[in-house]
Amino acid sequence: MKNAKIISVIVLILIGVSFTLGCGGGGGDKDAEADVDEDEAFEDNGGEENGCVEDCPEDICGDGLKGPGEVCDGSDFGGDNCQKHGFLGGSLRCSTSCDTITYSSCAYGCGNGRRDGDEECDGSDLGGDTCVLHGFELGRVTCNPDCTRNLEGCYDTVCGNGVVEPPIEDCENGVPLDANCEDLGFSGGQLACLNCEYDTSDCIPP
Ligand SMILES: [Ca+2]
Ligand SMILES: [Ca+2]
Repeated sequence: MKNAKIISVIVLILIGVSFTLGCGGGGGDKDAEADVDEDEAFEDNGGEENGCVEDCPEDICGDGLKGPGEVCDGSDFGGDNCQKHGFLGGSLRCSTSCDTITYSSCAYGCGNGRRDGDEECDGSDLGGDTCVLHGFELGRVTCNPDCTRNLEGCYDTVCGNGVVEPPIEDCENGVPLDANCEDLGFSGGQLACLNCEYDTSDCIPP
């Protein structure tokens, strides 16, 4: 107990000496008790004690206030936050040395319109995903609200369903053709439909 008090007094003396040296003022020969009082006064008035206005340490890492030479201090990031770096939310973290911000506690999150983390998609950001990549012929991948892909809009064409499905199908039996031999570079003749593709066997060569 007594040792602890002695140690704390020594620490406070050292702090007092360092302030004194840093500010170029006198008072180095004050006794321990005076230095303790001086230190407490320094703490109380926020760091600008009497005679120590210039060249005083402003970047006190750990006081929770971001000094001009600090990147951050505690929860003081000088107005910076996760959102400004493209994250959905969360909290920035400041290193104990006040010189580094880490983003590990920032939330990527579904809904920021950017595919990140382990999201399959986010809003219109599909990351280049297509129906063809999933084995379908046609259609459009969309994104579910929970950032998983939605393949409901993907489909394969069905020849014979009475619906012409371009660009895979040219035509359907029973559906009027939307082209003729001339459109396909022939000089005439009768265009037909075979297995949902144009049949030009009765077209007249140019
Ligand atoms: Ca996202
Ligand atoms: Ca069809």
